Amino acid sequence: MSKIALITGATSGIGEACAHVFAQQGYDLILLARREDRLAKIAHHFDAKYAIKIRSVVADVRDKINLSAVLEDLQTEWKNVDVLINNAGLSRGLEPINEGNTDNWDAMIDTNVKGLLYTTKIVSNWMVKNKNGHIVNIGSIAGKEVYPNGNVYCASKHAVDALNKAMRIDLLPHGIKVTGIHPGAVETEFSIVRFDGDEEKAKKVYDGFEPLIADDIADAIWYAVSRPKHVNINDMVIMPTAQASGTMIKRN
Ligand code: NDP
Ligand code: 8X3
Repeated sequence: MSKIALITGATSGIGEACAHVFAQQGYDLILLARREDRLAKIAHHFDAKYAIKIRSVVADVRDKINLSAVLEDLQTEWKNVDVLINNAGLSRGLEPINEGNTDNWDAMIDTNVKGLLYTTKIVSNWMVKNKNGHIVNIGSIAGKEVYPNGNVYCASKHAVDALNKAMRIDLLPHGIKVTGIHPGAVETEFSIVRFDGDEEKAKKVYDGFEPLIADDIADAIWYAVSRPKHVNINDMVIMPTAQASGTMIKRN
């Protein structure tokens, strides 16, 4: 029987790149995100390219009632999830704390922290039952340090860092692996979302240096997941060579 990976935020960037890597490795996939059209396109493309099974789950990780309903509604064999990649996340805005938009704060905390928790609660229970599983939490350099105007996004990713450690402790009796992946600047749709669709402003984030690409992170995740059973990668911080910290970037 093939192994199963459940990837949240699979319609773009790091999540979509992970879907490709795990499909190449023969995993059956549960792909979860909000944009139904994108999920359908990806599933169609994968059907033609890989000999694997796919379940698309249209869901918002913030909506715990619907999330639980759609996941628990999966057929029993799909609940044998070997790898959960808690990737769905976003940043909204980049303003000093006194000027912050509280709707943006809600979106970041509800998605990056509470959405990750809701997903983990459901899937870790399946893993506990199966006495098997590996949870990969996508944090950020923003979860290791704080940078100007990053306030709530940084706080949400610091929470992911803490939860990553907490999950490892709580799930230890069940033999479930837990890994945190903390990237620096990766060029995806992340900055377009952060700047509310302003593509020009988003592009400027990556001006004059070579950022990471989503495949670099998917590659690191695959490294962590493909270690022998007795080895767990606790934490990986992955940066572009041109980036030394959240804000120190060597630009041409
Ligand atoms: P993208 O914007 O390209 O992808 C984000 C993905 O998350 C999309 O598939 C989106 O799908 C999904 N998503 C967002 N909100 C929700 C939600 N409420 N419910 C379900 N899915 C959701 O960004 P990245 O690939 O860069 O980001 C992936 C993760 O990596 C995030 O957690 C981000 O914080 C983290 N990260 C990114 C870095 C970067 O520089 N790019 C660096 C460090 C960490 P849809 O809109 O269809 O729901
Ligand atoms: C995304 C990277 O530096 O914009 O988490 O916070 S950064």
